[in-house]
Amino acid sequence: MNALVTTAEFLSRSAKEVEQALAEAIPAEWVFPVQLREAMMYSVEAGGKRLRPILVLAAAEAVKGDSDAWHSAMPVACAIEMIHTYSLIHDDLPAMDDDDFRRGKPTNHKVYGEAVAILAGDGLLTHAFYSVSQAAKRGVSAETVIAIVSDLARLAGVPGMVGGQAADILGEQGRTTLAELEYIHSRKTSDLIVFSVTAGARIGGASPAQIEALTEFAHKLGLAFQVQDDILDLIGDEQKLGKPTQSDVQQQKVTYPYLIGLEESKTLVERLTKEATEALTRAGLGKPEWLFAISEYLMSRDH
Ligand code: GRG
Repeated sequence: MNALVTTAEFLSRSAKEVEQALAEAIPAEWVFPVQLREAMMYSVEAGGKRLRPILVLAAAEAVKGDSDAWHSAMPVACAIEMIHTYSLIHDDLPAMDDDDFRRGKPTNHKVYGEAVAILAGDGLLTHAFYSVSQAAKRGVSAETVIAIVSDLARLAGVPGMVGGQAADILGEQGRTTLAELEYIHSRKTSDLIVFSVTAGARIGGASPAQIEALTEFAHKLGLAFQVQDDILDLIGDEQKLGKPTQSDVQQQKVTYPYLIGLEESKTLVERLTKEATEALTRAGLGKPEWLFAISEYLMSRDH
């Protein structure tokens, strides 16, 4: 995409392209019970920033040096948004966070019932791997597709997001330490960001040294994103400096502002973002501008 485009325009145009591809990635003619596909699409089409798929596309472009890489990377971009969406549907269930609203709309199980919501999540998780396989039809080598499948199973799975969610749920109320919180956030949030950036980079043809530097970039970016999310939640909730809100207490949530206070959390976001961009510089990519712009945008976002 043209460098004269602002970051906001880039993000909004990219999100539209991802949404168009997502609508085609789960074909209506597939013989699903209609209600199951409807439930899957309800959450896929419910909005959201599309941050993870945009990172896949931007990383592929950054490494390859031109935006032709988008076409090859799109099935993987769709896959990570399916995984993210499934995780939100399951996280909202009564057995987990028990939320009635997500992105301003009733949660999946409120509309379709718990059984269909669970299956919609299962459907999206499974279909994500099908979507990755479709990259092979767009010039991505079988070797790269296998590396991406392996990364996705690991980073979205037990050593990654699923394990992080389990550690969060099974942790003792009010007794989470800073180290434990960092572990949970690394698994629950950073690991999907690491997947997004490294999968895009693999498609763009990154070297092992570049993958290593980009893993550090994405890990720190993901943590900064999560701490910023905690800050925005706190400010949005009650403006209570460094204290848990009533809903945090009810949901047994321990956050960065709760553990280290609001000001220190803001400093942490700045430090992590700086370290992330240093790692990005070290990767020595041909066209990293959008990755830098996304990092800057995430640090200063207000939603
Ligand atoms: C159920 C296996 C399983 C995992 C759930 C995603 C998740 C793990 C829990 C949701 C709660 C939470 C705060 C997760 C951290 C990741 C995060 C900040 C999610 C929200 O991501 P955004 O801001 O959401 O990218 P949008 O709506 O923009 O897509």
